[in-house]
Amino acid sequence: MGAGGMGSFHANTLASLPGVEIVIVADPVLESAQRVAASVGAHATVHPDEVASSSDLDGLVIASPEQTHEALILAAIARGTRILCEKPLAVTSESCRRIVDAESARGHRLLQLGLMRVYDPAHVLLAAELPGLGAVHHIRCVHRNVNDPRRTASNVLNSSIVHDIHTLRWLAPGEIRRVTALTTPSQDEVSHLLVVAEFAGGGYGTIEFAEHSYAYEVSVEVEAERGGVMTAPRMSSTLRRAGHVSVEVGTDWFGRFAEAYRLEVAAWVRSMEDAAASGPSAWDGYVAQLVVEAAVESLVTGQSVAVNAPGVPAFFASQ
Ligand code: ISE
Repeated sequence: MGAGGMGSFHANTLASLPGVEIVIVADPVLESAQRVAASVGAHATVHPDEVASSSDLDGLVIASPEQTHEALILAAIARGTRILCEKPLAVTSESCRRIVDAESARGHRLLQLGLMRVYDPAHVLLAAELPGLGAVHHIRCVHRNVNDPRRTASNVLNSSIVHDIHTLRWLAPGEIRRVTALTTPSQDEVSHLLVVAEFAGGGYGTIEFAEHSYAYEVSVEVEAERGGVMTAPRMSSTLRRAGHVSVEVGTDWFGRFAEAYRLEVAAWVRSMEDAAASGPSAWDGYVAQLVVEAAVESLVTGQSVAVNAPGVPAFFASQ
């Protein structure tokens, strides 16, 4: 569902996994749907809504623009179809809440959300060190992105920084309870955006986001009671040439997170054997959106803003 960059990347990964048959690729642009469908031996359609409502599918991958997510997810939930949905879950917290409620009403988790940092080997190795380091004091997420043209603060928070928000929620002691956000040069054309988050269990996190065009880099660094830990840089030779010593960092997320995407999709396929979906949930998407909206409010008011996330319902805590 959605035959853009992410949709075609996921389609190719799925096609390489044993036991997976891609039946149909949907995109409102026929040529895009046909191109991806042809590469994986599937049919093409320009009617994503009909595909989402189909009862013949075991699973549905949603990689369409975020404004379309809610309707597609609700249609698939109504059919009991397993879903892998790209982040963000939806574009408002109300919309996210409707998804959470619809999934809860079905009685078991159907949706895995594409907050895929949790599958990235560098992030996973960092997380594994935390229990030995004592209380977490500061988690620093640095996200150097490559998007042109410049986007609004709300869009950057909703579709890029949502990943770092999930990283903080995953690694932090307790939920994010308050955020302060700053941006430059303006909220309409973000170049840099800083979020300071306070955790309910103590300590704080920072997200430093930059919209550059020279490279794509994502890293996490944790300072804790008995030491610290940082994600390993991407594997690259150190090159000495023409007066420079350099390493390659890459220019997009497909390269930096290729392995994470493969592990994410493989986990989703494996989870079809289980009674319920696993991995990042609709609840995670909902709470991340509440944090996004608090950060937008902070930018508008110039104040720090409380995040009033409800406690995780038993339905999501237990699955
Ligand atoms: C992009 O859509 C992604 O998902 C990347 O992981 C993220 O780093 C980037 O900022 C987004 O635009």
